[in-house]
Amino acid sequence: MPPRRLEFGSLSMSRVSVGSGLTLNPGFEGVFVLTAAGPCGTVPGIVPVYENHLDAANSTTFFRTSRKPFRGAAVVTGPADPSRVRLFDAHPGTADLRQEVLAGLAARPRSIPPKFFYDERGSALFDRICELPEYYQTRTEMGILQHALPELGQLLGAECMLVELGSGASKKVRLLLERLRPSAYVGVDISKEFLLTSTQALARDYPWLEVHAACVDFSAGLAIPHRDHAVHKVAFYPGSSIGNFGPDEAVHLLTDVAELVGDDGHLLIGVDLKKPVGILDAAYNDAAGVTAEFNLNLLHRIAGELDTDLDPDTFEHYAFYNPLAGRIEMHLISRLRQSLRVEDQTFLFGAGEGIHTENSYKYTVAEFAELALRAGFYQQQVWLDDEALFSVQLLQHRPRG
Ligand code: AVJ
Repeated sequence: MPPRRLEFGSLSMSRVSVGSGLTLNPGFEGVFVLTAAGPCGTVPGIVPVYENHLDAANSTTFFRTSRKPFRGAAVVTGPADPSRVRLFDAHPGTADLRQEVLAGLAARPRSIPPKFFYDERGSALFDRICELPEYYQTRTEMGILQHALPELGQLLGAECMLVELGSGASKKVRLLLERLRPSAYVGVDISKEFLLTSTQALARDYPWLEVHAACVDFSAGLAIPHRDHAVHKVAFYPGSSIGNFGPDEAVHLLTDVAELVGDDGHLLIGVDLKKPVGILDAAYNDAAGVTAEFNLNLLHRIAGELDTDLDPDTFEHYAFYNPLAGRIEMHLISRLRQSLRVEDQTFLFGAGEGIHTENSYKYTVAEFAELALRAGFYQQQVWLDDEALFSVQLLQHRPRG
């Protein structure tokens, strides 16, 4: 069927998935005529497209992001392509692990950043932590989110671009996607395999959604491609992972997020709250020992990926709440006096000497308000569970002036 020129504006639909059999010039802008419904439920009709994100052969989703004039027309038929995740890869990887482990072991106190927990096994262990009876955070946050959804829908509206920081196998974002119906989703994560698996699952399950994956270490800056300043951007940072950063670093990260979402953009963030020490200690010292495995997995990862004589079994998990700093601390403690070679460097450990592997800061609602404000974010709404264990906070970026 030859392309026909058609009137624009005859359909209110603003996005559409098209079949993989379609070939178009990457610069194409125009009107698409849908002649067949795909399995995703697109209807036959006329769809104006202002910006074409077709990249090379296999991107098949078009998304109206700017109000450029259109030209041309095309015929679109066939089903949506499920493997249509668009990947941006900054290649955070083993080079960073080597460098940061060597620097961290040489420092005093010794430390290795918690972002390195999440290789494939570490991510799977973390999923198991989330199911533990002592680990209240995941199910509590899920419950709060569920409860907050109607209000969130009203406050955020439809058609936003949703950027999830630390996107995992998360069920949480699905709640949001279904309720908010954003135009585009960007999953950001340091672990590429995990990121691709989760974003591909989203692309498969939500054919109406434009799905992007950005493999970056966002603790080092949020340099991900994002376009169109007119789109309302909502960052989603669940799980209280912000607690991994000290207050100053957290402000730094939130400032990057504020820049990403722009003026009046939002951040929906999960923040774990201060609470009786017993509850916290139990959550990081579970009876089944999964948290210990998770912590020790860092050493298994180092033993597997770097050139070293490290024996993970010579270390043990140690976690406690530090009330003065307002944080859980996790450490790996050497059971014996030993010398440890990593690459071409040697490190001496006395028995009982440790490596600090994680902080998990806990806040009051007021403390977090103050912290967010330093990054230009205002608490627009805060939801808690009945026991005030956890909070979900909607922050809005309001430029000061
Ligand atoms: C993913 C950082 C939120 O601090 O509770 C769980 C990681 N460490 N058990 C947390 C973790 C040990 C978790 N965060």
